[in-house]
Amino acid sequence: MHVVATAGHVDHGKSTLVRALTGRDPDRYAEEKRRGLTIDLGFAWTDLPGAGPVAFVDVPGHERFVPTMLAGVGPVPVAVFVVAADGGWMPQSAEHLAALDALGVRHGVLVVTRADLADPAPARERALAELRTSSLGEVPAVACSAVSGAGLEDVRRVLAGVLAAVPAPDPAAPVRFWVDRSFTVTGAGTVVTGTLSAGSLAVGDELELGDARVHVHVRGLQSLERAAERVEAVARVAVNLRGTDRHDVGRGDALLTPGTHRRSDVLDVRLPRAGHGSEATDATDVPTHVVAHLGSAAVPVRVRPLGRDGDDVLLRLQLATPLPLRVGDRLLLRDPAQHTVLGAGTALDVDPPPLRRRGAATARVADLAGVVGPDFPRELRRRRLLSGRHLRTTGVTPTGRPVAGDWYADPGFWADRGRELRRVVAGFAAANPLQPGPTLEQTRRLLGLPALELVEALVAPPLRVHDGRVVERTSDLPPAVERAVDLVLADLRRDPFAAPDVERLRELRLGRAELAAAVRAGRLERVAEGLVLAPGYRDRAVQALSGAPQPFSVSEARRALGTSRRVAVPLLEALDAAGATARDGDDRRRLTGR
Ligand SMILES: Nc1nc2c(ncn2[C@@H]2O[C@H](COP(=O)(O)OP(=O)(O)OP(=O)(O)O)[C@@H](O)[C@H]2O)c(=O)[nH]1
Ligand SMILES: [Mg+2]
Repeated sequence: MHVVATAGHVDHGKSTLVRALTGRDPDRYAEEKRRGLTIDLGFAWTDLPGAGPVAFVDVPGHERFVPTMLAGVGPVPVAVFVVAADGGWMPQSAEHLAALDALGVRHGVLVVTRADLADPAPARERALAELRTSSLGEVPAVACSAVSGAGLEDVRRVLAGVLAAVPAPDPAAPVRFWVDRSFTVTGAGTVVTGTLSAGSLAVGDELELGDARVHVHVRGLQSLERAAERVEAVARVAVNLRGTDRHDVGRGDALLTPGTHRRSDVLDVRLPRAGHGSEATDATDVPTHVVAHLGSAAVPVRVRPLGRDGDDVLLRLQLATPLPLRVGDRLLLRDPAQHTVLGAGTALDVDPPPLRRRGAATARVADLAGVVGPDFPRELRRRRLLSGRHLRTTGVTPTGRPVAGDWYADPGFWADRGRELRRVVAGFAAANPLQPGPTLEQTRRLLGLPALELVEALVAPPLRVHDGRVVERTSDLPPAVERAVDLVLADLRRDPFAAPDVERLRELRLGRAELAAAVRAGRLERVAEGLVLAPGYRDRAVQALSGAPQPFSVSEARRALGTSRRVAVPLLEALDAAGATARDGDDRRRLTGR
């Protein structure tokens, strides 16, 4: 199924065209019929040969109802842009086009209506020239008369052609279903309708209802007036909700896949300085009070310019009420007083730090320079430690390995916490000589970490967790061996891959049995026969090798590790065996990311 929205100036024949195509009147209210004016969104559908079922969201053209128009087109990917042959290009033609452009609508058709009243050519040429400079680009144009019926078949054919090229959205994507109507059906309870733009809905689904993080259940679904067990985007859907009062849900609310969006009332966005049809905007030109439109929601916003980044301005938006957001969302910003669409602000950070100190805005611009959407590595560098769940609710997908559980850490930060842990434990031992070591919880607080599992993941030899405390590993090696191992470890701290050679081992009196005992005690790790390194050498090697060209040869690996072939060859074999590296060609390898 396809969903298409109308757009165009008041009285240019949008509703009449929808009625002619579907046989249904999108103007539902007596007042609309009496005044011949669309006041609210209208819905109608038909089967279009070559395209299947097509639902129309018919929008009002009157300047007073632009916010209603935006609620209708917000989640819709295709536009039927209407211009009357006898009316030509008008103010809301321009405003509706600026809105479609800001929303990034790329698929559409131009219909020149009322072609029985005037030559359609001038209106068509002007409109095509305007559309060409927008996100719609080159679109096919058709002239028609809803009165005589001339051209309607062309509209159907051309629209079907356009719809065939519209890519299908991901049915597995998280749902953010923007409600455009809610009402009560006797016997069924609350029903909400909207355009499902991605993902799918099924009877029995549990969803978050925007405002109060209330969970609701889908009791029934209808699409195109038929009951359905499951509906995939794109679709017009009526959702019957269990246990929800109709007054608790309405236009601008969203039903969400739980845990996939972050409700936020503050965010940082990137706004192109030269939006469609607007003069280049400077940071200071953006009005302080605008309205942000996202999906079917419209929220007053206070704007704080942060600064420029190339051709764009970066803005901090403070929303009057929170919205479910994800990084990458396009928020249409409109100045209602001037009837101007400023463009779309792309959400870069939906959980930004407060701007308290002087210079904080400038620092923020530096943080966000070049960021255009979800960017996991930068996010990690910026925040140092993040939970995967938090990331996913902001629309950022983590990659690579978590350091513990669902936690991702910036490598530099993580290494620093490891050093701090050793300092904390040593400091505790000095201050509390009679206690074995700090508790995990004490350590967590001292390290400023949010979870115990992070402390546990940081503990590495010679530290270990014993009885809920972080303690120095007590050695059961003979003192002479212990001292020799300490010397080896001291060498390895300076030069992590310079494994002691036969001569050095002999000098330290570390024979086969002594090495085996040290390995058993967890003080050293065995790489190959007679070859030992400090525990955790694999992770350190992977880290070092990430700086080598991929794939890399043995000598490139040797250089990256700063060691000799004697160590590099068995070390790479050990990494192969652990799955951290894999062969790539005859004598090259690459990191697997494991
Ligand atoms: N002669 C003629 N009249 C038309 C045609 N299409 C629409 N009309 C008339 O134009 C007037 C406006 O049509 P609507 O369909 O209500 O216009 P609209 O774009 O939906 O207007 P709003 O929803 O208020 O923005 C109505 O009186 C229609 O009957 C056409 O092709 N030929
Ligand atoms: Mg209308």
